[in-house]
Amino acid sequence: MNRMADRMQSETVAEAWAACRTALDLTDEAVSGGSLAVRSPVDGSELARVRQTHAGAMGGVIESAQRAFLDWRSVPAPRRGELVRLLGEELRAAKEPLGTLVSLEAGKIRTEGLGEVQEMIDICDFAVGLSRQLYGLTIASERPGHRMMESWHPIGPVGVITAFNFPVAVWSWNAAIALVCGDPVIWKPSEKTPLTALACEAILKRALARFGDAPEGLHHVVIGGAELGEALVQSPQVPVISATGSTRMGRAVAPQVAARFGRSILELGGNNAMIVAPSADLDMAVRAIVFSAVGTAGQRCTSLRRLIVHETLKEELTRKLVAAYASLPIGSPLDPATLVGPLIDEAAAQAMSDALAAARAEGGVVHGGERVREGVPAGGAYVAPAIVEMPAQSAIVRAETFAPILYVMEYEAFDEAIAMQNGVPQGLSSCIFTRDMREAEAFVSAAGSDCGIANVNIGPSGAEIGGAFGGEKETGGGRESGSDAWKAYMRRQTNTVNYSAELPLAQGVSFEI
Ligand code: UN1
Repeated sequence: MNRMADRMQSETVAEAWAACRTALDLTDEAVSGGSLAVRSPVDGSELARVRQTHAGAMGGVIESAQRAFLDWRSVPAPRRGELVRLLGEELRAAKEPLGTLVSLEAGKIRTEGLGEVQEMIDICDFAVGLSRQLYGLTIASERPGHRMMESWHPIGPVGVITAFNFPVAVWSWNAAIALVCGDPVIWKPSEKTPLTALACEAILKRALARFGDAPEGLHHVVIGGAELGEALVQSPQVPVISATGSTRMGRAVAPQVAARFGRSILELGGNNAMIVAPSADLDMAVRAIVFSAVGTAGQRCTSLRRLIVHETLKEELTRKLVAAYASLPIGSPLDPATLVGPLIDEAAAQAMSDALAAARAEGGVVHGGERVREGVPAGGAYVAPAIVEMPAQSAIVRAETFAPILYVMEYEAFDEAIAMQNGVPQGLSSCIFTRDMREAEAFVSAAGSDCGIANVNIGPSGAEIGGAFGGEKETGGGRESGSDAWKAYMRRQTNTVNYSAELPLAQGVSFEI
C-alpha cells in the first residue's frame, strides 16, 4: 500500500515535470547530459542533469555583459522598460508552469510557487513605470548663471547571486530593475535550483525576441558552485553585486567587493519576531503566526522565528498555536490541500533537529518538530513544524535556523519586548500585534524596531514589491525591489552648468590670474 502510494506520488512529480518542461522550453539539450544532478525536494527524485559553467568561462561572460552594457546604456530608459513590459507579459503566460516548477524544484506549495511568479509580474509592472521615472534633482546653485542638477546613469553589469528559497522572484527584483536602469545582468542561481533559472532565461529570451534589437549578452545565467560567484565578486567589470543568502556567504562576499570599491546589495539572514501585546486581536495573530512561521516550511528570510508574548497571554496563545499546528496538512507540495511542504534537503532537516536539541539544552520545551514519514512522499525531508517555549532569548534563539521552528518567550513591560525584538544580530523583518496606538507607533518609531521591515497587525513575511526590501545589522543593509531601491543600480552624477559669461568660484574663493 505504502509502496503504491509512493509510486503514485513520484509519478505525480514526473508528470508535473514533463508538463512544465515543454511549456517552459527546457529542451533535452538544456536539462540532460550535464554534471549537476537536480533533485526534487518533493520526493528526492532526480529531475535533470544540468551542464555547469566552467569557472574559466566567466571572463568571457563578463566581457560579453560589458559589451552589451556599452549599447544598452544608451537605449532610452522607457524603451528599456518595453523589454521588461514584454517580460511581464511572458511571465503572465508562463505563470502556471513556472509556478509548478518552483514547487518541484524548491518544494513550495502550489499557491506559494504561483505567488512567487506573481511577485515577478508585479516587479515587472513596477519597473516599467519606473523606466519613465528615473528622476534626478535640480539643485539651487550659489553661483549666478549656474544650474546644478543630478543625473542617474547606468552603472554596468550587475552580478545577481540568489538562494534556493525564492529561486525566481529575487532574480526578477534585481533583473527587472537592473534592465530598466540600463545594466546587463549575470545571474548565478543556487546550485539547488538551476532549472527555474533556466526557465526564467527561456522566458526572458521570448521577451527579447519580441523586443527585437537588444544587444547580445544582455543577460547571462551561469550554473555552478561558489567559484562562479567568486569570479563575479572579484571582477571590477561587475560594479554591483546583489547577493541573497546566508550571513556566512555575505561575510565572504562583502569584503571582496569592498576591496575593489564595488557596491554590494546584501540580503542575508533574518531572525524575525512578533510582539503580541495585551490588546492584540488574538485570532488574527494566530493566523498571522501560523502563516509566517510555517509557510514555505519556515524557509523564508522573512519567516517568523521568535514570538515575544505578553506574560498574561503566553499560556493561551501557546495552547492555541499548539492546537493549530496539530492539524497542519504536511505533505507533497503538489497536493492542493498541503500547507507545509518539505525542507529543501536532508541537511536542512538535520540542522533543524540539531537546533531543537540545542534549544532543549538551553531550557526549551519543544512541541512538534519530529520527522514526518507517514502520508508524505518517501525521499523528501518532511518535518512537523515546532513550537519551542524558551525561558530566555538564549544563543540558539539568536541564531537563524532555516526551518519551521518558532521560539516563544514572554515579556512583562513593553520596553523589554522591544529590547528582546532588537536583541539579535539580524535585522530583517519584525511586527507587533496590538490595538494600542501608542505601542504601535512606538514600535515603528526611531526607538522601536531596528529592522528594515516593521509591521503592525500583520506578520513579518509576504512583503509586497512596492516597498524597499531588506534589513540591517547581519542582514546586510541592502535594499531591493520597490521604493527608491533602483538607485543602487545606477551611478549618480552631479552636474554644474555655467550659462553665464563669468567664472565665479564657489565658497567665495578668489583666484585671479
Ligand atoms: C526571502 O525570503 O528571501 O516577504 C524573500 C516575503 C517575500 C520575500 C521573501 N515577498 O516573504
